[in-house]
Amino acid sequence: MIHIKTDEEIDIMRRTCRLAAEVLLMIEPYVKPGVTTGKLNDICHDFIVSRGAIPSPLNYKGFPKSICSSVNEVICHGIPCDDRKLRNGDVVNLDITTYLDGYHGDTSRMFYVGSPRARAAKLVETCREALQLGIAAVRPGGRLGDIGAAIQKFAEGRGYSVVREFCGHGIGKNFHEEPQVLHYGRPGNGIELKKGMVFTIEPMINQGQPHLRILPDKWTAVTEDGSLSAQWEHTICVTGDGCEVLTRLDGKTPF
Ligand code: EYF
Ligand code: CO
Ligand code: CO
Repeated sequence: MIHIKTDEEIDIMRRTCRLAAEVLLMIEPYVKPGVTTGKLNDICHDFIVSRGAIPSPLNYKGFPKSICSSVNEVICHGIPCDDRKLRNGDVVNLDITTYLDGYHGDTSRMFYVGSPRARAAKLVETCREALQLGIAAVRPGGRLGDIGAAIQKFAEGRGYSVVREFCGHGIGKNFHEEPQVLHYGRPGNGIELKKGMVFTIEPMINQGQPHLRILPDKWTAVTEDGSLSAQWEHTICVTGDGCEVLTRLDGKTPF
């Protein structure tokens, strides 16, 4: 069942989503060559807790860390660690979910470590634009398939592939709720979007084939062919005439 949020619930979700977005803004200057993803995890954890919130991923289904950090060929759910320092030219997704006043807010973005290679930057910017096109398709009376179709058409038109195994999701009192928001599909297909629905859109786009494998740690999803992958994510609320991006800090973030 899809839970339609009341105005009061959406007000709380604005706060937890704003906090998640602020974490991404706060961490940006730390994403430099030489830092470990373990260190980035610890800085984000401390910031979230200092605001009276809880990092949702920590212990979620057994996940061991407070954020997900996905470097280069890692598609999603990378586990922050201290074994490897980020290097110039790496691209990394940091995925932040906060639990504040009983509600979750979920957002992620790509960072360039030092100077990106042109091919990596093209992938990252295509994924960012794909998310914006998905968001532009959200309106009451529209269909879930409109979102996936917009993302798929744009990404595949640029020669990239869309990961099928993971999707966006409803969010609220639970980290993951109905509906599943696919990042591929056909316009007009799927359930009708209604005012008060809140869900994430979080496309994962690969340079090569869409296929993935899971590392022996049982969490980390990587591209099967070793090609680069990118992901951006927002939490969205359907409004009376379109949508509100709850995790967008107007003017302060690149997406
Ligand atoms: C059991 C996890 C469970 N799952 C989803 C658990 O929506 C997310 N990001 O936008 C999201 C984040 C996390 C997450 C962090 C931990 N998990 C991961 C992988 C497999 C799995 O199956
Ligand atoms: Co996320
Ligand atoms: Co999510």
